Parts: sequence; C-alpha cells; structure tokens
Amino acid sequence: MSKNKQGLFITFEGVEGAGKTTNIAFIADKLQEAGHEILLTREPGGTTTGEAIREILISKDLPEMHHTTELLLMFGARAEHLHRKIIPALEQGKWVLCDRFTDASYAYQGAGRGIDLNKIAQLETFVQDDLRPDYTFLFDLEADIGLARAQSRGETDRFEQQHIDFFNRVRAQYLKMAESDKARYRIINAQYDLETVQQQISSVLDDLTF
Ligand code: Z5A
Repeated sequence: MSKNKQGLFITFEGVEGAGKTTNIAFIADKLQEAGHEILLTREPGGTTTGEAIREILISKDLPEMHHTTELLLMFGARAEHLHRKIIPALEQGKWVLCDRFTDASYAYQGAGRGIDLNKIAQLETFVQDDLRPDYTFLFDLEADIGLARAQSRGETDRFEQQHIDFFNRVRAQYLKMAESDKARYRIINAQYDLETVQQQISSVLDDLTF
C-alpha cells in the first residue's frame, strides 16, 4: 500500500480499561525523548470523518446496529484514517502509535459478535492491502478487572454495556492472535499497578532497540 513507508507503525490493544490510553502517553514521551517524531492517534477515529463515525459506533441513543454495519463502519473509519493520516505520517518517517486497530475488529466484531474471521480478513486486505502494524502491545488483564476500571471513570458507552462473556471472548481472541504472531506482539501484564506495568513497557522498549 505504501512503497515509501519509513516510520514504524505500532498499535495498542486490549479489553476496555486495560490501560492503553494511559500508557500510550507514557510510551510517546519515551520515544520523543529518544528523538523520534510521533503521531499519536486512535481507532475508531483519528480523522474528522472517523471521529464522526466513532460517535455513531459508541452511541447508546441509536437503535440496535446490525453486526455487519458495525464492522463496515469500523473499516470505513479505518480507510479514512489510513489514507489521510497513517500512511502520510509513515511516509514522512514518523512513528505512528495507534490506540486500537484491525486486531480490535477480529476481537470485538469477530470473537465478540460472532462474525466469520475470514470475512474480516477479506476487509483487512481490501482496505489495507499489505499494510500491517510492525508491533502490537497487548495490554492483557482479566476482562472483569478492566471493565471495573473503565466503569469507575463514570458513564459507559455502547460496547461497555455488553455481558462479561463478550469481553472474555474478546480477551481470548487477543491472546490467540498474540500466540500466533510472536514477532509482532508484545504482551504486557496489565493487572499490576501502573508503576509495575510501566517497568514492563520500558523493558519491551529497550528490547526493541529504540
Ligand atoms: N472497537 C471495535 O469494536 N472494533 C474495532 O475495530 C475498534 C474498536 C478499532 C472504543 O474503543 C470501542 O471501540 C471499544 C472497542 C471498539 N470498546 N469499548 N468500550 P476505545 O479504545 O476508545 O475504548 P476503550 O477500550 O473502552 O478504552 P478505555 O476504556 O479508555 O481503555 P484503556 O484505554 O485501555 O484504559 P485507560 O483509559 O488507560 O484506563 C482505564 C482506567 O484505569 C483509568 O481510570 C486509568 O487511570 C486506570 N488504570 C490504568 N492503568 C491502571 C493500572 N495499572 N492499575 C490501576 N488502574 C489503572
């Protein structure tokens, strides 16, 4: 998809409340200190159109959405994000740190909603061609602990209202993907306190020879 990719594409995944948002900021600071130019972004969202699609996706005020619609909206926002933001940044040599990406579609729409993973793979190829993250940090913790952390912040969104079984399937799918692609995935045990989690992150960053 991009023959001129010079930067690195790093994504962050996990069940809700796992600490992605908190720790991406920590990682961005470390990488900037090391002299890298960073683009910090998120999915669904990242562009004006993508953020508008995000509002539809997380809204509790709209009628129940068909699972196929949800999947296609995720990939619609992703196409916009890739072409307008991610690919241009990678071509400029920036390191793109993205809070969730296509692995979330496999975990939530695939394992969570029950959509055939092969259909998601077809969309992945259609929208991304051969572009895949270079590295993915999986913040792993038991789904009920993550949900409790997320809920302690206040109002829940449409996804956070799902049954715990849904999030257990999401977590299992993430762990399966991490197991099958050890070169790309780095698993962070996110059940510990923030300081311990950030020690793990620092050691992964050191290993990746940043
Ligand atoms: N989604 C999808 O279905 N398909 C897709 O393809 C994509 C997304 C791309 C919105 O994503 C929804 O979109 C998401 C999946 C779906 N479902 N939901 N909900 P999102 O990434 O914006 O939403 P999120 O996963 O819910 O983010 P989050 O709840 O903000 O989680 P987080 O970023 O991993 O956690 P955090 O905000 O950093 O931390 C949560 C709280 O825990 C906060 O108060 C922290 O201070 C606290 N925290 C963090 N770390 C710790 C530790 N170590 N100990 C104690 N407390 C901690």
